[in-house]
Amino acid sequence: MKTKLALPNAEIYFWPQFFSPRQSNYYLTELTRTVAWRQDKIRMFGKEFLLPRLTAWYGDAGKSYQYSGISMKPLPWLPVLLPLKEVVEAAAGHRFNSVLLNYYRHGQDSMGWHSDDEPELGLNPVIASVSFGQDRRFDLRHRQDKTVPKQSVWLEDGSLLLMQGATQHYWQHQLPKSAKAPGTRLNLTFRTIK
Ligand SMILES: O=C(O)CCC(=O)C(=O)O
Ligand SMILES: [Mn+2]
Repeated sequence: MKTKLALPNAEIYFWPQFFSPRQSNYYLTELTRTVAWRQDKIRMFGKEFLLPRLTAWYGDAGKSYQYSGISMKPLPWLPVLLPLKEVVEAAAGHRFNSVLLNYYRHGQDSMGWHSDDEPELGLNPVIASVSFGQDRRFDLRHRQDKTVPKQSVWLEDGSLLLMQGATQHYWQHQLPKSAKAPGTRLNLTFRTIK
């Protein structure tokens, strides 16, 4: 069952059990094992930091994106990713040409506040976010209007979250560290690079 989150200036849909536990378990195992996970370094305030998660990026050839000043080329689609992409496209009513994968090894892995607003995603990007493994809290905050309360969604195993329309202009999101969510989690965000 899909629900629309009641947030101003946002178009966000959530399917808590988009994948069955059996499918989710299969994808968690397969993706953990077969994806070319890497831990990138970023430069901030003149210092290098390891990102607090592992990442990988797959997509159609020629669809590069800029990341902390480096141009990244996607790896060619793994067979296990293609049926996933298809079912997510059917639900979203939108075609994707790349996927960013995040591997949160434990509760101390995280992602800070940001919007998915890189120029190569275009004006009103459709972003489909799939989660497998440990349930984690996903926070949303309004970028301009500080009177709008912060919102949280539990991204549980097998869930699909769809962000579209003006969402990225008005909202930021984060995946905070959590001592209460120690297990591993994979997140896939399907995207369309222009
Ligand atoms: O892990 C998540 O649920 C968030 C991932 C995310 O925001 C991103 O990859 O841009
Ligand atoms: Mn994001």
